[in-house]
Amino acid sequence: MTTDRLMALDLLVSVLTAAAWMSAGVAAAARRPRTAAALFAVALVASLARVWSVLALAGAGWWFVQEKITVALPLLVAAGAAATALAGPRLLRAARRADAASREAVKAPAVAVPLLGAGYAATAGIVQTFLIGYPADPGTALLLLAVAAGAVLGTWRAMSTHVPGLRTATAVTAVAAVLGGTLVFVPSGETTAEGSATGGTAAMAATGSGTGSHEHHSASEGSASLMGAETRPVTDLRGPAAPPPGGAVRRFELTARTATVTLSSGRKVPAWTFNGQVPGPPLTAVQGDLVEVRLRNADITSGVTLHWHGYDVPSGEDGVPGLTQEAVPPGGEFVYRFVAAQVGTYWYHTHEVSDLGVRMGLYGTLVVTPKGTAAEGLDLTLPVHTLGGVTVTGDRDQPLVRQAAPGTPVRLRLINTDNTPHRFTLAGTPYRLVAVDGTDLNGPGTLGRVGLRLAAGGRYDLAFTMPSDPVLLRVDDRTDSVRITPESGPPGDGAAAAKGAGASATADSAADSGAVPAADGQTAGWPELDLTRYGAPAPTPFTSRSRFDRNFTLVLDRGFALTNGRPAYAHTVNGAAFPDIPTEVVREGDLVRLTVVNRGRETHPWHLHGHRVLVLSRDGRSVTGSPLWLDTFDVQPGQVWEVAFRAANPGLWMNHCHNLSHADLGMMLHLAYEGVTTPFHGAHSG
Ligand SMILES: [Cu+2]
Repeated sequence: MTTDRLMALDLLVSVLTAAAWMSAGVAAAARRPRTAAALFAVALVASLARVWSVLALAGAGWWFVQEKITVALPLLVAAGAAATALAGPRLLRAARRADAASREAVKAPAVAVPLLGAGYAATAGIVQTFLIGYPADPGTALLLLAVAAGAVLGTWRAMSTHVPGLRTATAVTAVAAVLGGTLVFVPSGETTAEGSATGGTAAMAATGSGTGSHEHHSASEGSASLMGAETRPVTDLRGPAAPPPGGAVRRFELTARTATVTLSSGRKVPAWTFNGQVPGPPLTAVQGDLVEVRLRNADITSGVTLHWHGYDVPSGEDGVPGLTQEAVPPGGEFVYRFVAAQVGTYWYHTHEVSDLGVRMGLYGTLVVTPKGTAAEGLDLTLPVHTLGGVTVTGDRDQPLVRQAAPGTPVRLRLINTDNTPHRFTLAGTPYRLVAVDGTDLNGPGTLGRVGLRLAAGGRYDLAFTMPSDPVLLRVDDRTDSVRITPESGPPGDGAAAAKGAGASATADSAADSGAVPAADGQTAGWPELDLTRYGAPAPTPFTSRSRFDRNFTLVLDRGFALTNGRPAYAHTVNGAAFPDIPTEVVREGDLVRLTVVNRGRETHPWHLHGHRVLVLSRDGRSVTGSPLWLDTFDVQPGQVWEVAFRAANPGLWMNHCHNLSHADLGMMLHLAYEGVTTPFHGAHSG
């Protein structure tokens, strides 16, 4: 069983255990010996199942089983054993007789209280896991114990005027509560970064204190203490004014404004747009060009920026409001310049109130092609988004229909611009997954009948040669996204022939339904491709055996925390939420290892700005296929990802969950290069 399944099972069993003990106690108090005895039996079995599920999690190497073993399990076992010893014999006797006297007997506190007590103890274990979260500490354990004990005493006192040793028990409980509360709520001095920084003592100086108000988190203040060290403002880290020799300048103008967009079906959706369209205009360049984008804001009142997702631009061009620039207000503008050094499929989006902004349509595609290769065949860039509640591919809420002559090379560039993963299937042809997040894979093999799970923010490039039968791309096993039909004509002429096909898409798609045999069947049962085992291995500049200059561990979870000054049931990293998550500080040239662990029940697509990371392992298993360079990796519940990168792009960078509503609820932090400062003081970065 996978860790994820075990976690779900453990949760189910723990809730069942608490509910069974609790209702056994209630049934006893309500003079129902038979019901109480039956529920008692269920509680016993559930408790044993809970012991098994925790031990199974331990066996699976689950990182956080320790807190279950040290807190939840002892509480449950002790309280369950006490309840069995104290209430069990009387309950069974009463259930056998079930007369008036026995009904009165099970109502006694000596039966009901231990049963309810076991229920409280089991509940405390759930509270510990889901509300308090990681990291567990002695203070919370003590506090929970005191609360459970207090509840037992309170119940007992409510059921009976005489509770033996009540005063002593109350006093002990109160002392435990005060002690636990002190340990939990009184700050224990300094906040330190989770990662070990072997680079020297100056490392933490650039981060600010990690406590207190927003201002303390701006790198500029902390860096004042970097005495004698060279400092650079992030605003100096900009792209060049002219392209490298041989490169052209590609100028684009993007104006953010609200508009109503019309989808291919005629459906109208109110949106936030670039140049009145969703997605924004596709940006294309040839490797070595200088991309120059003038961003204007017409009427997006919350402001707008451009972030180049997956593109390792200079930090000052990264478009993070409050960190690398101020958000562009209505009437304002900002010019971005960077060299198109990386080939492949990328996208851009606003980073100001990005959860709402991207959802409303402030995004578009960026594709960079290699120099000196003429475009051939059919090349489709396909951003998939949920707009106004429907899945759209590009600007279409109906299948895009194209024609291509058999033999035509076809490339499909899939981009997930949503907050959650999408599953793609391609039917009707064998194909290869040739690039992930813009980087070519090594030796990708032929695929068919597999599902491709694409992380939020991620990209897959699929390539195949057009067969003589139709080909169908489907999203989430239900939405037909692209249909390519063969046309008679000279091979290789597909691109030209496809031009006229878009206009008649609606009619074609109706006529063609049923014409793709492989795709008409169910795709939901197709197994998911494991990327870590796809393609062929190749040498990488570093491996899990390399010596790392920095190691950072990020535990992703949910819990109560302050985010932007408001208490919230936040999405947390190492128990804290933005802006209280310590900044990760690196030095230029460092080899950095990030270990990202998902302790919660939701998927977190992790995204580091400005760097591609090499996947070292997932759940302790090394990558055995092609090297995987990703900018967004999908950390599913229970998973442990170990990735690494060379710190070779100085600046101040966001490191965050690309489920942007999670980022909004605290799941983001900064990665800062020593000595880089920001003149911007807003802690807001999302
Ligand atoms: Cu997330």
